[in-house]
Amino acid sequence: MSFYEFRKRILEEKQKREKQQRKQERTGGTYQESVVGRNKFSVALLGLERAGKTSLVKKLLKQEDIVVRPTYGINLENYQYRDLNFTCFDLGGHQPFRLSLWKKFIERADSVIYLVDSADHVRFEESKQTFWHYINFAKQSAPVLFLANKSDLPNSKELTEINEAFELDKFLRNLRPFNIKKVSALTGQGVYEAWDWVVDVLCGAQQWKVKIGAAVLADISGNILSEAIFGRPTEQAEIANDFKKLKELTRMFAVESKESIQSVKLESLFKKHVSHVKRGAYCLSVMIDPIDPVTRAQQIQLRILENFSRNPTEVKKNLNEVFESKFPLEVEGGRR
Ligand SMILES: Nc1nc2c(ncn2[C@@H]2O[C@H](COP(=O)(O)OP(=O)(O)OP(=O)(O)O)[C@@H](O)[C@H]2O)c(=O)[nH]1
Ligand SMILES: [Mg+2]
Repeated sequence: MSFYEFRKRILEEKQKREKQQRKQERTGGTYQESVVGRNKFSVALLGLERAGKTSLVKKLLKQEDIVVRPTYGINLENYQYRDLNFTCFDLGGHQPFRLSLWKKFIERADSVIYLVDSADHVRFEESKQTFWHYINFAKQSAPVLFLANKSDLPNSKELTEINEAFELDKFLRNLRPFNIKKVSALTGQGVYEAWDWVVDVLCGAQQWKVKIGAAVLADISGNILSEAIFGRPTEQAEIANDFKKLKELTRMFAVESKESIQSVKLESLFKKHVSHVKRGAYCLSVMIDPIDPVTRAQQIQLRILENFSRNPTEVKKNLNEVFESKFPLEVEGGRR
C-alpha cells in the first residue's frame, strides 16, 4: 500500500469514527476510544536509522530472505497474529523522516515499539533524546515497548546498562504499560516474546487461553522425568511425530542451559512452537500453536516449576495430572 492510499484509508476511518461518535452522542452514549473487543490494531516502530525496525518487521512476517534497505518515509505492513490484524508503521529513522512523519503516526498508533541498536553505544545519547521527545506524542494508554536490538552482537549492552543510559526507570512511575526487552531481529531471539507482550497488553492478557498440546519435564542433565500429550486422540496422533522432536529439544535445552539457574527459549517445529523454561533443577517444555500467546504459556510453565521447587513430591506426579489439576481451561483449549 502506498503512503497516499494509506492516507486515504486513514481519512475514511476518521470519517467513520466521527460518524459513529455523532450517532452515539445522538443516542445518549458517550464515545470512548477503546481497544476492548477490537481485532485491528496499529503499532508504530521507532528508532534511529539502522536500529533494525524493518528487519524486525520482516522477521515477524517471516520474510527474512528479503534484503532490507533503509526506509524512505514509511513502510506499511499488515501482520496477522493469533486472530488479530496489525498495521505496522515501520517509520524511516533518518532525521528528515523523524521530523516530517513520526509525530502523526505515533499519535495514531495503539502501541509504540522503540528500537535501539544496543551495540551502537556512540549514538545512545542521540537515541535517548529522540525516544524521550517522541514518546510524548503517544496516546496516553498506548503500551510502550523498548527493544534493545542486535543483542547477537558481542559488544551489545545488557538491559541494565541500557536502562540506565536511557533513564527508563522514569517509566516505572508512569501509568502506561511499559516493558524493555532484549531482541535480535537478525536471529529472531526474543522477537515473538516481545510481540506477545504488546498483544497481551492490548487485548488484556487474561482473556487469552493457551492450548498446550504436549509437555516434557527434564532435569538439568537432560533426563526426561515425565511427559504428556494432551487433547483428543486425533490431535494426539497428529502431534506424535513432533513429540519425539519435543523430547529431543528438551534434552538439548536442559544440557545447554545447565549453567544458568533460569532460562527461557522458544523454538519452532513444523506447525507448532516449543517453549522451554528452566528454573532451578528442572526444565519444562511445552508445545503450543503459533497463534497462541507464548508469554501466557511461559507464565504457566514458571508457576508449575515454582511449585516443583516448593514441593518436590509434585515432580513425581505425571504431567497430565499436574496440568489438568491446575490449568484445566488452558489444556482443554481456549479462545480461537
Ligand atoms: N547483527 C544484527 N544486525 C541487525 C539486526 N537487526 C538489524 N540488523 C542490521 O542492521 C541494518 C539496518 O537494519 P534495518 O532493519 O534496515 O534498520 P531500520 O531501523 O529499519 O533503518 P531505517 O529504515 O533507515 O530507519 C541492516 O544491515 C540489518 O541487517 C540484529 O538484530 N543484529
Ligand atoms: Mg527501515
